[in-house]
Amino acid sequence: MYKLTLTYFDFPGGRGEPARLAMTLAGIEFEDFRFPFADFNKIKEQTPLKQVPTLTVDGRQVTQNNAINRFVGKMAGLYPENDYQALLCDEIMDGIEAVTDKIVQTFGLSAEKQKLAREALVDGPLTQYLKWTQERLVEQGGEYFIESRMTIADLKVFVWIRSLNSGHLDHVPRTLVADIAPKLNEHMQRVAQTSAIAEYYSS
Ligand SMILES: N[C@@H](CCC(=O)N[C@@H](CS)C(=O)NCC(=O)O)C(=O)O
Repeated sequence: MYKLTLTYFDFPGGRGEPARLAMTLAGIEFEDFRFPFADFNKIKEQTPLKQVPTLTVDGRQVTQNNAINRFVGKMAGLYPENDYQALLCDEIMDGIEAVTDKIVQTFGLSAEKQKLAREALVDGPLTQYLKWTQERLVEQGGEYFIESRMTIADLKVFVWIRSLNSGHLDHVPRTLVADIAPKLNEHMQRVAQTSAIAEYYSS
């Protein structure tokens, strides 16, 4: 077994959370190294690309959250063995990464520019990606994204939808998911009610 350390912010979301959830669900032993936002400048200096999350595997610090998700997903039995199903799993995870990048580009803008950029995101890419993600779910039967079972793609979507619903992004209405892609809220509830996940968030 590998010696694993996941380094990420101390909050229940973002790019590091799906890997934490996958390892927790599967009972994989890892060091969950969480740090406060105030320490980010110091921590990122100790990473290869000045970014988090990173997964340190037997002493080697690895970057890129979807690569990490695939790796832990395979160990956790949460990544498809079939190549085509794996492609569909990757498509969902990379789609969410693409729209996350667009949201991140609006951080640090002046108040007025941020309002305009976020409104454009809501009308454009966020609506487009939410609809697309919901279509993918529906075409797979509506419960899970791949193989009618929980995979790392479900965990990535779960974290994204929880984040959009939290209202933490100014000018992105909390009701956006409910208005545009309500089946993704049903999916989010389904994942949240999985006993290991419910237990993880209650502890
Ligand atoms: N392509 C990277 C992106 C990682 C990334 O940008 N992470 C953010 C935090 S969620 C970060 O560390 N940003 C650097 C900064 O804000 O200085 C990945 O897939 O992990």
